[in-house]
Amino acid sequence: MALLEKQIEFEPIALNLDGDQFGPDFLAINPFHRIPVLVDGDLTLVESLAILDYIDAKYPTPPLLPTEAKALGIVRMVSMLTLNELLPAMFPLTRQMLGVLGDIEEKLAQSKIYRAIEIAAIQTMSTSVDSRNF
Ligand SMILES: N[C@@H](CCC(=O)N[C@@H](CS)C(=O)NCC(=O)O)C(=O)O
Repeated sequence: MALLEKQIEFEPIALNLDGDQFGPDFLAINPFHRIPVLVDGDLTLVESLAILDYIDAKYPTPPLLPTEAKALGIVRMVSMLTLNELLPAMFPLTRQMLGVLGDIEEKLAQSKIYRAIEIAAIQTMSTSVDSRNF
């Protein structure tokens, strides 16, 4: 999205997350078996926030981040809550969709905890950015 926003040409490589990420070729690039990954010449970056920072520093126009203090704080909060709270909360659902099933009782208990975390994260974001819907 950042590259599209900045109109930078790139070569997207599609990956099926039902197993491609555990293949030796991809594990050599990211041993943590997660997307996104950015390869730019001899530089390989993992972690979406690091990738966004790199793209924004290398191609500053248009900027991805606001400079005003409150706006910057909110953007950072929303992006970190999304990565640290919402994304892990979706893991049980993703695993279920991919057919990687575990003990059903354990999954139910886990999903209740994750739902509470998701609600708390969304409420935190909503109260700070009251003009936006999440
Ligand atoms: N902290 C990482 C999280 C990346 C992440 O969880 N990616 C998921 C897809 S949204 C993934 O690749 N899952 C595959 C797996 O864990 O095997 C980031 O911000 O880049």
